[in-house]
Amino acid sequence: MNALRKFEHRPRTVRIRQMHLSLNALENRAIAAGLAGIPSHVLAGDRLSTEQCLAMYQTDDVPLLGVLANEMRNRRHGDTTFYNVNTHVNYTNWCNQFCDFCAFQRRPGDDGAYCMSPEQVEQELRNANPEATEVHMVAGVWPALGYEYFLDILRAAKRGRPNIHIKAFTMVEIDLIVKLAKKPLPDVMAELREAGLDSMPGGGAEVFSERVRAELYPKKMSSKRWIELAHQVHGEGFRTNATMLYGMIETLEERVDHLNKLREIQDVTAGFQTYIPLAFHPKNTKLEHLPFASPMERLRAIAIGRLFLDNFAHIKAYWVMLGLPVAQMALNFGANDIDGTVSQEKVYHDAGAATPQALSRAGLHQLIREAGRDPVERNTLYQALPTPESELAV
Ligand code: V47
Repeated sequence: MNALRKFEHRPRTVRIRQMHLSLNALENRAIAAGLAGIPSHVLAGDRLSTEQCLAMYQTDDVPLLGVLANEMRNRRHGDTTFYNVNTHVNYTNWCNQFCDFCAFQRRPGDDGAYCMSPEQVEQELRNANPEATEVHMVAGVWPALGYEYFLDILRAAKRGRPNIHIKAFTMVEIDLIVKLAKKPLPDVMAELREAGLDSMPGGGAEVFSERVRAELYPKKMSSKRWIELAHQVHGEGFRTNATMLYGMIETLEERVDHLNKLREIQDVTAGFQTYIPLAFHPKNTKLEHLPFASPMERLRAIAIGRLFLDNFAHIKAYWVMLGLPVAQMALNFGANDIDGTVSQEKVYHDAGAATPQALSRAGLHQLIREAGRDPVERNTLYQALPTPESELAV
């Protein structure tokens, strides 16, 4: 009895790399931060409620969120930090959606408007980094391209690089493609797969609030449709990613609702691979007056992703959007993936991202190592690839 009591009162500790913090100390700090009970919940592996998620958005103690998110990241992944060698093909910027947050969209004939032919897509792939294992292909919404165009660009990409994994088309593009095909979704997905589609990125979800949609992207399909499509494409065996675009006019409650909806989908389908919070870049958009999220807010978004989305294995710190120093810090705030070498990215660079156009594999290794983590190259489906010889000696 005495021994049991002694055990119960022994302070439980959490190892945060070299640091040992007692749960009591974390809980005391959490009380002051308006996060009472969250450390115990998280460290016991219990699911956080939407009210707790809101408290995490409201607290000033973002470093405490980082401590907890880092612990959960370490438990799942240790020091392993995934990256891949990839390239982007934004096949057209023609778009009829007119989203206020977008700096990429053009009308045909506008300055800088373009649409790649299948032959151009093939050439892009031939010119791409010979070591790339993935092409990320997304673009604007332009119905006149017709259904066959989408099959053709997939085939063209595979002709250009037969073994590459094609991660293409957000739910918004899938919605368009299914409408153009005038066939049931399972048939369309089978034809896209046959043409070369392997998986899908996140994106197009923005923030699920219908209020925000009505104000900033009223032409875009509803959140209900995005969610329905996610269920359906996961049901057809495709893995996809999930994102949230934050830092526009959405309330904190609307962010929580978005994350909760992603968590609910994942409970049913387990089809999401990674969650990527996307901070709004205002430059060259109709919302240029809005500020870019501070580094602390970007880190908060990563930490909350790790803590609230307990059914997501991976949280991605997309370096293109975060900036390199914040992406490095994010690896100690819950993220275990930093995206890829990335070349030819246009959506963010058009909106003012000041990050480089691409990083080499050696550059990514250095970035991850400087953050105190171990770089591991992955394929799109998160299978680890052997370390290339060039990096073994480092
Ligand atoms: O859906 C557009 C967002 C998304 C802006 O799955 C903007 O691995 C900020 O989804 N400021 C497309 N965000 C990008 C995307 C993505 C990126 C990286 C990796 C993956 C992945 C997916 O970018 C759009 C929209 O939510 N976006 N314009 C802007 N000005």
